[in-house]
Amino acid sequence: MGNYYQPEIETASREQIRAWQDERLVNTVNRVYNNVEYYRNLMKEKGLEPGDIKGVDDLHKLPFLTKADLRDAYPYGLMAAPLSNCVRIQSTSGTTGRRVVTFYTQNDIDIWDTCCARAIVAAGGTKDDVCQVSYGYGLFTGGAGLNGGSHKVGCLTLPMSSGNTDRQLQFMIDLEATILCCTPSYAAYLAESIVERGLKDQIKLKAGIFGAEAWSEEMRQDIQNKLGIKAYDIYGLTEISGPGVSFECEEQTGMHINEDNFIAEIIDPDTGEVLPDGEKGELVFTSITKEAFPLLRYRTRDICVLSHEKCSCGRTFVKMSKPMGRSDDMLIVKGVNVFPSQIETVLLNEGYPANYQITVTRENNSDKLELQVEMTNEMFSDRLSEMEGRQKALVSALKSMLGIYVDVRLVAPKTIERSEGKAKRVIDKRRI
Ligand code: DLL
Repeated sequence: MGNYYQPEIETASREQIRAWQDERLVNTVNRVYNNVEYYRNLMKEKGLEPGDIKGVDDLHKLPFLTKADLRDAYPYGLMAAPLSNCVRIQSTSGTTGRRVVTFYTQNDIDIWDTCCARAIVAAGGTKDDVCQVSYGYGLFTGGAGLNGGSHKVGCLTLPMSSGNTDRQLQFMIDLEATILCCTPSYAAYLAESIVERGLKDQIKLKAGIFGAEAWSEEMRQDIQNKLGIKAYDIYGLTEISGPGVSFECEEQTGMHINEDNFIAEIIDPDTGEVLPDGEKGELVFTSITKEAFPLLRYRTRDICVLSHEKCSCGRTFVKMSKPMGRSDDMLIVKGVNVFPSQIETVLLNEGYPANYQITVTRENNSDKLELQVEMTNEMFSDRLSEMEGRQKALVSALKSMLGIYVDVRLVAPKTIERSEGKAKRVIDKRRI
């Protein structure tokens, strides 16, 4: 049995969770129908009235929402509470089109912070911990969410934000940080710097809470080994609040969704049909406790699997797998579906660090996938035959995983730009 922030909720019976969801869903639907014209129109188009939604069994009747709806309704079109009751906005890191802006009442912030507190406690956090929050602060939700969760747990919070690695390491050592919260790519970079500078003996970290981007099991092992910690995954998205929509427990086999606040469904991304437990598809969330910016059936584009199998931690919340990619980010190269996470798995299996960049181009109507991979210092050699051998081995490992030829370029250590936030792994030149 594990540590819980709110045992009575986190280990509630499935019947209890269902009862909460039924009641909260009905309330949310009524509220948005009455207060949000955009929703009212969407529901009317489907011939729906609030009375048609009596509980979770009726959820499938509701229309989906996508990022396009959020852009259409920008900035205030989906608000369900008066602006004067809102205390905060956050925004997605989207680089194309209009940014998506979300609103929070104080109650929304409290619930969000509580979700993050559950994640911190699940990772072993208590009021005696020193929690270094190295996610970006600002419009991005990472810093604000974990900061709020850390306060709720009562940890001493170090609001570092991302960047300035020297200062990160100095505070980590001087203030004896025990929990590190940042993106996995930044964690890997910090771990690399700690090992290189011979600082491992001076750090007191015991756990890391890493999310906001895809990372593989191999990358987890690598970070855990380098830092001597247990690394926990955390998932969330701005539209649904931010980090803490789901979080990992000590079993590290998927993330428990905070089902007292969010209802999850898996759908076929092509047909919209709801898929049964255990099938892979697009994750869809309905928020049932948000006041300012509730979203019904929001399509995340994240491809996952849900599992209701009993978890040894004692939590009864459904678990989602690590996202296996995005239905819209999935690369189709020569007609083959390629997820960057598959490439990362091969690299780490072959002993390469997770510093790589994928570039897709099209020449003479034929797709080409180029992969720049950084070598470790040990691998780097000026013997040409050795490098050719390495390169060939990697090409063949990638071919057997993906089924296509990948043009591998091995590059010297430290050539690929490091990221302090989410790493930009893919450059798809075909869309330009
Ligand atoms: O990334 C919120 C967050 C901050 C989560 C800190 C965890 C920690 P957005 O910037 O809106 O919000 O991006 C959301 O990032 O739809 C996923 O595609 C991806 N993502 C988030 N967490 C994970 C994760 C934050 N643990 C989008 N594994 C989501 C894989 C993740 N992908």
